[in-house]
Parts: sequence; C-alpha cells; structure tokens
Amino acid sequence: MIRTPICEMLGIEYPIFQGGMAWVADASLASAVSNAGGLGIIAAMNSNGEQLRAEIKKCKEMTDKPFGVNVMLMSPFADEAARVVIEENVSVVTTGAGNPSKYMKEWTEAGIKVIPVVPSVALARMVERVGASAVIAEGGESGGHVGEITTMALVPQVASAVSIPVIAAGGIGDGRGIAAAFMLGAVGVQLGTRFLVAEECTISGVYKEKVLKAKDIDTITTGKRLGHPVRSLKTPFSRRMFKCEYDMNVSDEELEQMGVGSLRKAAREGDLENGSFLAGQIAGMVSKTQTCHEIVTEIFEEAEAVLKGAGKWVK
Ligand code: TUI
Repeated sequence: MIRTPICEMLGIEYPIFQGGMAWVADASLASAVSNAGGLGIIAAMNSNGEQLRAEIKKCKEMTDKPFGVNVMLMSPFADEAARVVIEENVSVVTTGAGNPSKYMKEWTEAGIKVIPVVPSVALARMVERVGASAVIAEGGESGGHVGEITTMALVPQVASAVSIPVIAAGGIGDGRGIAAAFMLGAVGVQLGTRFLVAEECTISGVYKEKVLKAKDIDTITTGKRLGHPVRSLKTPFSRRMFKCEYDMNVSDEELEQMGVGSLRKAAREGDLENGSFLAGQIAGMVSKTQTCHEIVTEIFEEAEAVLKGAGKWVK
C-alpha cells in the first residue's frame, strides 16, 4: 500500500489527482476517480457559475468521497467559479494558468484546501506564503497550457523550495512515473492524459482513438506567440495553427480567433479539422481503455513493485 501525507490531508486512499481538464473533466469522470480512491476534479473552465453548480451537485450524487474543482484563472468565468466553490462547500480547489492570490483569502477562510498548479519555484513560494495547502508542480510534458520547465527539473526544485506537499504532474502515465515522481520529492501525482481514455470519460470517441494511437512524438506546442503555449495532438488543426504562428501575415487577433471554441470542438464533437485535442507527451504510452478503478489500482500496484525493487541498485 502506498500512503503519503496528501492522503491524510484530503481523506483519499491513493495519492493521485485527476487533472481538471477543460471540456473533459465532468462529474462522470471526477466521481469515478474519487470512487476509485483518488481525487477526482471537475473543470470549472468551460462552465458559468450555474453550470458549475449543477456539475458539483451531480458529482455529490455520484460519490460520497472527496472531490475537487479546478478553477482555470484565464477563464472569463473564474470569478463566478471562485464564488460557487465556496457556496457549494467544495473541499479542494486546484488552480491553473495564473496566480490565484486574489482568491486565496476568501477560499482559505471558507476552509477550502487550495492546491495551485505552479510552473516555477517563484510561484510555488508565493502561493505557500498566501496559504496554499500543497502545490502541483506541472512540467511542460503535460497536455494543455504548459510552462517551460520539464517535470524532471521542476519537481525537485519546487520540493526543495517549499515546506508544503508537492504533487507532480506532466509526463506521468504509469507506476514507473509515480515512483520516479516520488524519488524527485513529490508525495502525490496528477494524471490527465491517461484518464482521457477512461470508460467514464465522456469525450468523443474520435478523441479517445487519437490518444490510443498516438506515438511519443505525436504532440505539438502551439500558442507561444500569443503567450499561452498549449500542447495538443498533431492534427490538421494543430499543424495549421503551428504554421500560422510563424506567418507574419497572420495577425495575433486572427490567431486568437482560430483557437476559439477549439477545445469544445475536440472534446465534444471530435472535429479533427477545427478541434484542439489536448494531450501530454505520455499519450504515446496510453494504449488501452479501462475504468478509472482499473487505472488507479493498476498504476499503484506497478508503483509499489518499482519502489520495492529500487533497492537492488544500492550495493
Ligand atoms: O492550466 C493548465 N492547463 C490547461 S488550461 C487550458 S484551457 C486554455 N485555453 C486556452 C488557452 C490556454 C488554456 C488547457 N490546459 N495547467 C496548469 C498550468 N498552469 N500550467 C501552467 C500554468 C501556469 C502558468 C503561469 C500557472 C501559473 C502561471 O502563473 C503566471 C503568473 O501569473 O505568475
């Protein structure tokens, strides 16, 4: 059995979070991960306040275990989501794509455990100072909005810089990744890409097929020119986007416009021409559909075997 301080802190069985993926992480996925003993997370990004409230209520009906909500700070609905998580007594909030400082006081006063995603040591230190319960150090291998630093380099630096627990994210997809994250100083992991193909994940079949068929080099990062790099699977859309970024005849406004609605078109409609199929570099290793329960139990069995076997190199 693998148990770490994050299990006690959040009342979960396995130290694993499911990433709060926009247009993907709904009550179905989050409740399945929580029921499997991890921390399921609902993405607030694509919902206004009332839609988010409905999703939270649905999740409460589907599980009596703890679950969290991810507030994507660049979302136009961030202020509404910030209020709704308090009103709905959500126990854990993760944040992404920005600095959550402006919400920290009201969230911590409401008893919410706030666990921001940080792409740097500086932001990890700053959120610790303003009351974060833990941090998620997310490397650039991950899918979606990515920072510069890899998981391998980021996690140990963040672990040395803060006293709160560190959750590792980015490039983790099996028990070896979990064991490696622990060796770097993390006491938990967050996985997104592996959960994309979970049975309880409600995304389009086309999206799942793309992930299952992906090879190691099948992701691409676009959006750097606009200041928000995003990793996705190579598709006609992402290749077009990539080319346009280097074409100075295409304005920033046109580039921005191309991306509007693209997450929904991928996740809900499976639209390969206009959708942005976010996924991390570990997609190349994700090769089977399973229930969330199967995923969680399998990867922690693997991690346990890897960690127990690690001593063999020490003479
Ligand atoms: O947020 C994510 N992943 C995401 S968000 C998303 S939706 C989106 N849509 C359009 C454009 C961009 C995104 C899809 N995937 N992961 C967590 C994450 N947070 N990664 C990196 C960061 C981050 C970056 C900068 C966190 C804080 C930060 O702070 C900058 C500052 O203000 O100090």
